[in-house]
Amino acid sequence: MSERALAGATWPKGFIWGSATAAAQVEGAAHEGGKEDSIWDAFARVSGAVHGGDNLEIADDHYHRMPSDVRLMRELGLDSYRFSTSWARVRPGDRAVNPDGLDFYSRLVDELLESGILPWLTLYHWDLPQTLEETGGWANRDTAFRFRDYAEDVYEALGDRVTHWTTFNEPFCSSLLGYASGVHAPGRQEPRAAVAAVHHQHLAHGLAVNTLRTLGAQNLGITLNLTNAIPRDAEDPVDLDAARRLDSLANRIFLEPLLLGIYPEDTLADLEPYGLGDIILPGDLETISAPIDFLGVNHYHDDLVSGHPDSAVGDSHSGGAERPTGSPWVGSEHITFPSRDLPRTAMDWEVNPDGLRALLVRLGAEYPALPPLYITENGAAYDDVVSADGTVHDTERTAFIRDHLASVAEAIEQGADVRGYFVWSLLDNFEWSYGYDKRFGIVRVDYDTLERTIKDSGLAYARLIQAAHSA
Ligand code: PNW
Repeated sequence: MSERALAGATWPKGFIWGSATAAAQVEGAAHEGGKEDSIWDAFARVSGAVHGGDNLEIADDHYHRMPSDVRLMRELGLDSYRFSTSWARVRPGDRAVNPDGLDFYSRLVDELLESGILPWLTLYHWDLPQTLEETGGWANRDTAFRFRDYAEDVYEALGDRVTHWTTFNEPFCSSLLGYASGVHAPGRQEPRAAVAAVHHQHLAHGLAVNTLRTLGAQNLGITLNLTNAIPRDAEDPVDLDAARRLDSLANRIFLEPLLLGIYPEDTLADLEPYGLGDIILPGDLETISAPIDFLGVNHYHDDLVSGHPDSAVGDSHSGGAERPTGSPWVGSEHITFPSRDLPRTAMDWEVNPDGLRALLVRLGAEYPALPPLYITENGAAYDDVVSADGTVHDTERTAFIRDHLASVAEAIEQGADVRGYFVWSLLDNFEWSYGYDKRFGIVRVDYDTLERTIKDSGLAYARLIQAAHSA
């Protein structure tokens, strides 16, 4: 679809156009203003954990450049900015509240509101205080209660101005990549701990939803990264079983407790040897399934999957680290990811815009009581080239965003209740185990000067927003 055709698409009234970042990836000031180590600060010091030995000390220096970054958002015409608060900044070491930490987010929220931009706040985008990891991290049930207290502190400081609250970003990554494959912080490769982390993050979500609801919050949700698990051979029972297992561990293990208050039967059976059944206490699922007002969907790519050993294995979840890592697929470590003949991004993730449409439509069909959906992340990393005049003609990223938006428009036509879209990311930033090597921004960051330049994709996105607003 051309930009012009897409500009002519009609979007639901009030559709929210946004862009997203996360605290650890952009803020820097990792040990300033009272902030202490998060698990990512500590993990970045492990040899071979992060590509190139990159760390989070400076990142995009957003902590110091926040007002001018908000001006950039205004230039782009964003309706909303999705950001996260850093637990290790708000409650360093998970001890007392740090007024300087809260003050930073309070100033950010004020800048946004003065610019007419809706703050969309995520409480957990993977940066657990390192002190809590030292008492077991997410494998420890108590961490869920610590999260609830932290959520309450943030709400008390910002709840008068922030109307949209997301508890967790992608619990898949912060449990299975953090505790099973070890690709993400804290880098543990302990399947049982990973399964406990899944359940304890669910519990933390439910506890926070109940507390914030009592305090008066009205728009509460969670963001999941979801995929279409596509069997390589839909006639082959071995491939079908692999797809079922991937769907279980990437999608249903999160969707069903949150939306239906149950763990799927097959997930429980597959994870029985890893203790899932043992750690679910009476009342947990009721807490976890507290009603939410929206579901955030992050989608980057689908997964073609097989149950046969495959020489062309390319698991898109394997990260960019040099140190040896394991499999995130607890109890299903044998599944493989053959490649299809599709274009790929710099992450080696396949580009298949129709997958997003299929996912959105399927969610509505499979979960009749599904709350409204927001695409809270979608975007692509490419190896950008800077022209002599400093501009960035990132045609592939521009096309990626345009084609995925066309796919969202189609899903809406087919009945999906999608109410907003956030490009990942506003700025090039710290791409976890890939360090600064992978660039997702619609705005370029020069890591020597920290100067920002809107890329062509950012200009195109701004035009689309303008067209949608004036339609
Ligand atoms: C998401 N995987 O991460 C995160 O929410 C962002 O912080 C991140 O920068 C963005 O997507 C791009 O990676 C993911 O292995 C990281 O499947 C890894 C995976 C998925 C999402």
